[in-house]
Amino acid sequence: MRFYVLLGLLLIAQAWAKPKDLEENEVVEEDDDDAEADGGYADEEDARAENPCYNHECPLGQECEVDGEHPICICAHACPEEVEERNSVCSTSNVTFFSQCELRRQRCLCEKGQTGCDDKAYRELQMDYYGPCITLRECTETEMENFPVRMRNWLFLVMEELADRKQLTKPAMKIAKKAERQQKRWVLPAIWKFCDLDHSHDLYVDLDELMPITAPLKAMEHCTGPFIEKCDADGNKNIDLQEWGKCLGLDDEETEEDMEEMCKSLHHFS
Ligand SMILES: [Ca+2]
Ligand SMILES: [Ca+2]
Repeated sequence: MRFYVLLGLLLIAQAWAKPKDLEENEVVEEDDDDAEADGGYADEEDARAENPCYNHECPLGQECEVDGEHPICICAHACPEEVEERNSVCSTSNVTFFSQCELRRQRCLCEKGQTGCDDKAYRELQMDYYGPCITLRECTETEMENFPVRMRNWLFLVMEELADRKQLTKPAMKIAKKAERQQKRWVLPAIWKFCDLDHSHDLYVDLDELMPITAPLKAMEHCTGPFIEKCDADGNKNIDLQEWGKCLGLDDEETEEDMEEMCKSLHHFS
């Protein structure tokens, strides 16, 4: 039962990871060609002329304000009230916020030194996992030993499920089909997941990029945090392809098999 809950969580995380969450100060500008193709170009222009904030997206925890004639993103005055505990998030400093929006809003206020910032230390706020902060029990040596096998099996199942749902890009679909025919069916999905997490396409996965996996899993799987820490063998807060392969128990020759090339082809279509 627990196994399928986790599979579901990873699938949700997969959907959640795309489109990529807006980074700080990053603003989405709609492509003019797309707008024209939508047939709503004139209306869009009119709407923007009337309200420059029309369709101007801001990162989570921020909102649009008109500065002169230009739209700018400012820290949100408030986030939507959340009454359900499952929508709360735990920060890396072990503080519970009622929503991810509220966590980002607090960071924004504290970074800018504005009224409403509850603690100066919140300038560094990062989300750790979904749900209220809990005491995660220690990951035993045996649990840690078993974790890589469980993790790579989930990754295979997630990829298989996405392939069945036809939710993979063409090159990823090819990889999924190839993986099904291999004896060690988890190797290619493990590499695919690494490439998928690497949004910046620099062949490193940093802690933010790992969030789609760690945030939904940490509260349920107490070994997730220690596992990720162990993966980053040189402790530089980035996991490279070799570190990823090693911590998932892949052999050196398996990770050497054109991993970079595979990532490049996957990134090209993402
Ligand atoms: Ca990266
Ligand atoms: Ca590293």
